Amino acid sequence: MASSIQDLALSDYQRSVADYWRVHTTDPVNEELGKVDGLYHHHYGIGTPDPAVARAPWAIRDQEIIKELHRLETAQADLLLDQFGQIEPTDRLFDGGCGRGGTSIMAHARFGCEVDGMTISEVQADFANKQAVDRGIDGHVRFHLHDMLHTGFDDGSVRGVWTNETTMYVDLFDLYREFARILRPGGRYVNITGCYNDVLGDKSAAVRTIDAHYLCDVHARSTYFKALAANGLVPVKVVDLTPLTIPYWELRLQSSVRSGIEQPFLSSYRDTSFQYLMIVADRI
Ligand code: GPP
Ligand code: MG
Repeated sequence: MASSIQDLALSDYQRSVADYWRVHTTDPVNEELGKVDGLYHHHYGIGTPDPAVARAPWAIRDQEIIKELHRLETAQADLLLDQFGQIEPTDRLFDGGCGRGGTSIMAHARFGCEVDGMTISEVQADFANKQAVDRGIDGHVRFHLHDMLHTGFDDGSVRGVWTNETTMYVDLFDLYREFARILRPGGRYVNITGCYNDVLGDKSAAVRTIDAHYLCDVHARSTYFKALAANGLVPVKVVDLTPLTIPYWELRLQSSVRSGIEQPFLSSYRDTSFQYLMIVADRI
């Protein structure tokens, strides 16, 4: 695996994505939430905020909101991990686009299994590996500075794979070809993602704003199912999480750590041009 970004064979686009995350990994919305309990996420939240935060005294209200946003992000990762069912300590899971390691650390805490994460951001890989060392789990949880389209893992060597809001940076056919190769038969893939609702046509202006904000290219909903089917990955469950994530964005809009992208998320979720989707698929 690469020890520096220079060692990776990346396209110009991938280099600009790595550069984006070098700069934006520690934006206040991620840094302040991470400080709550030391678990650093790079995804959004689901569930119902505690109404008490809106009634909290002014002096502590913002900190209460930050804690609640973090709780909802952790709940999202818990829902993703729920989809794997029983995982044994000897099993190996793969986190495609691991960010600073939050979901991988939760997976190891829950299952006691081996976890490999991959990111093309040097800052994220270094941060995540330090998290593993600090927790004394670096013998089981490893983060690699590497491109998830070419993992280098052996065929059928992985029991489960997830992507937690990372697929908008890659070609889905290339990604699922690689996931199908490394997953053992019967292995499971879990994806949480934002996608555009192509029943309504092309991307709405709000979705294009989201693309520009994160330097990504949100895929059409239908592209997920075409790419899964083309690679022997059979959906067993599809859940539209949009109603569960809208309260997170409403709360985030009221916080001091809002980043400016809250309104495009809320408007595109509400007009249904954008959807927050969970797809669970098995490798046949
Ligand atoms: C979450 O990361 C966002 C992404 C991984 C990219 C885009 C995702 C979509 C669903 C479009 P983050 O936690 O770093 O974002 P933010 O800084 O806005 O909290
Ligand atoms: Mg965030």
